[in-house]
Amino acid sequence: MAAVLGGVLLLSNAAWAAGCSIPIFGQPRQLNLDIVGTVYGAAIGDFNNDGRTDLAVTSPAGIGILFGTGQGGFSAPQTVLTNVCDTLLVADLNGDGKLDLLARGESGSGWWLFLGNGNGAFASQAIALDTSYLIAEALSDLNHDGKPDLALITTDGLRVSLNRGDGSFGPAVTYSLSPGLHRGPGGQRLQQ
Ligand SMILES: [Ca+2]
Ligand SMILES: [Ca+2]
Repeated sequence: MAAVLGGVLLLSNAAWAAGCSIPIFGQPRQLNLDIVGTVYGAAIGDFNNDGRTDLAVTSPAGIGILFGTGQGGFSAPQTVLTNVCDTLLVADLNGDGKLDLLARGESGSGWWLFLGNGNGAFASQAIALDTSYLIAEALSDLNHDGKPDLALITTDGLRVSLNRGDGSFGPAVTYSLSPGLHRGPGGQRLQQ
C-alpha cells in the first residue's frame, strides 16, 4: 500500500494471515519526498520499464515521476509534463506494453492522454470526455477485450466509455445506480 500526503510517502507491507483473504498491513514507513507544493494526485507503475515500481505525482509544478530504486527508495521527482492536473489514472491505454497516464486538468479543465514511451517520458494530447458531475473515476477492462475502459461515477449514474484500442474512448453509456450508491462530492451518502 502507498499513499502520498503532502511531500511524504507512506508505505506499508501487506501480508496475508493463513486462511484469511484480507491483507494485514504492517506499520507504515515514511519517506520524505522532494516535492514542492501540494500533491493533487498520485499513481504507481513502472514507467521506464526497468522492473522497478515508480511513482507519478501531480502538483502545481505539473506531473513528476520519481523512479524507484528497487530498494524502497525513489529518485528526486523529474517533471516530465507541465500540465497541472488533479486526477491521475495509470494503464496501458494503447496496448503497446508501455504505461500511459489519463489525467484531468486542474479544476476540471479538460482531460489529457499522456502516452508513455517506456523510458519515463510521455507525449501529450488533449482528449474530449464528458466528465460533468464527476464523483470518482477508474480504468478497468469492463468488456474483456483486453483494453482498459473508463468508468466514471457521476451524480447521473455510472458512465462507461469503451477504449477503442488507441487510447481514445468511444461515446459514454450511462447506467443508473441505486440512489444508495450515490455519494456527494465530499464522499457523503446522499439522502434518498
Ligand atoms: Ca521503474
Ligand atoms: Ca501505452
